[in-house]
Formats: sequence, structure tokens, C-alpha cells
Amino acid sequence: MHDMDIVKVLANKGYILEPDALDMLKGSRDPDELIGRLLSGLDPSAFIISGKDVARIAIKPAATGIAGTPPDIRILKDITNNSTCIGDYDEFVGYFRNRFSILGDMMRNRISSRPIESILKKKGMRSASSSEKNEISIIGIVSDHRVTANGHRLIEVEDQTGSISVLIMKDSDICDMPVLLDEVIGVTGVPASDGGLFIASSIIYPDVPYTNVARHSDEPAVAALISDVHVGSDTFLEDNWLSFLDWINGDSVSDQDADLVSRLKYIVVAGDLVDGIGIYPGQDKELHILDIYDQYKKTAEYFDQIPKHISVVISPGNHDAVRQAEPQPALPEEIRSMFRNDNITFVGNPAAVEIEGVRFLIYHGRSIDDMVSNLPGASYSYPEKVMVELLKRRHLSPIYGGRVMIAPESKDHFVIDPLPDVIHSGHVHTVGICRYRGVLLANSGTWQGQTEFQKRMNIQPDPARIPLVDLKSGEVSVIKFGE
Ligand code: D5M
Ligand code: FE
Ligand code: ZN
Repeated sequence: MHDMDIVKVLANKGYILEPDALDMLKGSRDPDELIGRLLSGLDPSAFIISGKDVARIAIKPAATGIAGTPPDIRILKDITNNSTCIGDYDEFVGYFRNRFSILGDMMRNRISSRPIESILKKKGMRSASSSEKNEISIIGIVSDHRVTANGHRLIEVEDQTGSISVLIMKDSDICDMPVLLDEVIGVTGVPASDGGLFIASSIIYPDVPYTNVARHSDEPAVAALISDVHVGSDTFLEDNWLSFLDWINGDSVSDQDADLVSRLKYIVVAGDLVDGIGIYPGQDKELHILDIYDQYKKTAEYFDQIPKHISVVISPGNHDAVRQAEPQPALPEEIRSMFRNDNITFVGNPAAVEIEGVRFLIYHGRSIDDMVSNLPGASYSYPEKVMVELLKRRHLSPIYGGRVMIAPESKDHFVIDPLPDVIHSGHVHTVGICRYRGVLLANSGTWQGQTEFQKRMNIQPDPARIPLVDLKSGEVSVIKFGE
């Protein structure tokens, strides 16, 4: 369509186009279709059509368009209303038994393992037996980990039948393989001839099969991943947040982004909606809104500005008003009721949710703190690398007794099973994206500037950037909002 044709068509209907509106119409993939929608969507008393009008119409659901199709969200796994834990000591035994059994089973079809007891029993007979030279495997939980005087590593591995010391020699191929306390591993090696020691030659994780292929949606749809909004904090970046809300409403959308915005159908939130109160000592001095309910009221006002054709999934984090012990249930009804939109699904943390056939595992990511303190080389600047280590272990929070308070539920809700297509985390306030054997790992950053605490810890946040996942192609783009 020529410029003059566009101008004429609209002039015949009594409208005058501003130059940016003309540019947007010209640049759209199907100007005729867009003009049709523009004409039916415009206020009849309007006279001048601005670029903003065109952008707004461009992302509005067309009668047969993407945004008009009903949302497709299914909750696969969620602790909400399924908590069994009452705080008995015995529950920890059950919890770890469940962890060992599920993760052990994942490895049992790859290695044939022996009960640890059967190796210990052979003590003393060892020198007589030549078969001991053959490698055997065990599967167990790591209950201790230390470095010997000679620089070798000694780990204690436990199954239901016994416990054995496993030696990782300092000059072996596996000397740099990190082992975490409380994780479930497989070890292949040979028992030493002089006592209950097992010399490791390889360490096996439950891991992801090489053959894993991610699912895609049939219909075009895009999901925006956000987390750590921290409404109520005096470092909440309201201007950037408002420019995000404008953008999803079709305001200030560049021609380049118009197509993306028109396909945006989901927003997934991985926790820390508000800054909360009493989360750390002296927090009140860094709060802009001092009441937790007022913080959520403000959050609900913001979320009310999300267009109704976009569906939102909200999972909590350590700053939200739910129990600190994980898994955390969804936000309570008294907070949920503040959100007037009926396009919001509230889930727990972690939660597995299928969106248009694509499986999301949403986990706020507090265990990244424990991983950064215990995994050599792990850093807050590259959360996606930590997420790879979690995925290999098929567990969201392997270390027990660290920053993550694990509630001993009868089932281990941190086990990564079934395999998701996307793992979405937050918490560390930096954006990081990578793919591991078909699984997309994304950390969605923050809307909070650097706090005094983070300054002291030398944590550099990466605010107001959003990963957008195209559910049909699997591609990810990152968009920055505001300055
Ligand atoms: O966490 C925001 C960031 O600050 C995240 O990288 C962890 C870090 N953080 C938060 N609290 C602590 C403590 N107590 N020690 C060390 N590092 C911490 P957020 O959950 O948003 O506060
Ligand atoms: Fe946070
Ligand atoms: Zn957090």
C-alpha cells in the first residue's frame, strides 16, 4: 500500500494521520488488516490518529488473533493446599528417603549399583578376591565432604544400608568435580584393599538425557519472565516498571517490538513481588511503603494495568507474605483478593506449570545463595551457570541447612521431575539465560536498584530487563525498560 493510499482511505473516513502513525501503518506486516482494526477500534469522535493510537490497536486482540484466544495454563505440581509437614523430626527421615529414592531411580537405569552394605561386608576378604579390581557403582547421599592432609578429597556416601568413605584422588580425572553436601550421586570405582574405602573413578548425576527435546506451543504466544519487583522498597525502580506497563499496553512500542508485543500472552512472576517487612535487620530504613498490605495494594494497582488478554502466573519469593520455609504455598487469599484481575493464577514456590504445552518450572531461586557459597566458581553474575548445576542434579536445592529453609514435606518438591522445558528463577537480581540439553534456563533479574546491603556484598543488580520467551519457536529476547 502506498503512503497516499493509506492517507486517503483514512481521510475518507474523516481521520487525519500524524506522521508516526503513518510510519507505523506502512511498517506493519499487513497494513490493510491493521487499518481495518484501527477503523473499528477508534473512538468515532476522534479526528487525529497518533502513533500511540496505532500501537494500541496493533496489540489489541483481533477477533481471530493470538491475543483473543483463551489462555492455556495447567498447574502440574504445586505445594499449595498439599503440605503434609507438621514439623516432626521423623519427617526429615521421610523427606530424605524420598529424595534418595526418586533421584536414585533416575540413575539406576544408567548404572547398576550395589547396596553399600554389600561392599562393607566384603572387608577382610578383599585381598583374596580378584574381582575387586572390577569397577562397581554405588548410589547415595553425600553426608560429609573434606579435604585430606595430602590434598585428596574424602566424601562420605550413605544409602539405606550403610555408609562408605569415597576417595577422590587429587590427580584423578574427576578431581575438580564439585560435590555438594546432601546431594544424591552415583559413584563408580573400586573398593580399596585395606578397609572401608572406595576409590572413585567417576561421579554420576541424575542429569538430563542427551536426547531431550523441548516442547513448543502450536499457536504463536510469547511469555515475559519477571521477578523481584520489590514494590515498597525505596530502591524500587518505578519509572522503569511503568515503562514496562506502558509497553505491554502498546504505548511507546517501537516498530521493531510491535510484533512481539502483539504476541505477548503470558507474564510469569518468580517471586519477590514486594519488598516485605522485617526480612532483614534495619529494612524499615530502606522502605518507601512501610505496611505489607499497602505494598500489595500498590502491586495490585500495577497489575491491574496489565491488559486483560495477558494471563499472569504469580509465584512467591522470600520477601513475600508466605511462610519462609520452602516449598512455599501461593499467596494467601487476603492478598490474592486485592488483585482484581481474573487473569492471574497464583501458585506456590516452586511450581510446575504448563503454558500452551510448554512446561515451566518456576522457582524463586534462594538456593542460588547456597550454591554460590558452596560451589567453586559459582557467582551471582552468572545465575544461569548455577541453574545448570541444579538441573544436572535434578534438584532445585540440594544443600540442606544453608540459606534455604527446607520444610520436610513427605515428597521432595525440589526434585526436577518431570523435566521442564523452561526453568525460571529470580532472587539474585541479575539476568542470565542459557540452554542445557534442550532446557531453557532463565533468571529474570529485578526492578530494584542496588540496596545498601547489596553494595556491601558487592552484588551488582541488572534491573529492568525482561527475558521474553517465544513459546512457539523457543527463542528468547531480552528487552530493557527505561534508562
Ligand atoms: O535477594 C537479593 C540478592 O541479595 C540476592 O543475590 C541474594 C542477596 N542476599 C539477600 N539476602 C542476603 C543475605 N542475608 N546474605 C547474603 N546475600 C543475601 P533478595 O531475596 O531480593 O533480598
Ligand atoms: Fe529479590
Ligand atoms: Zn529473593
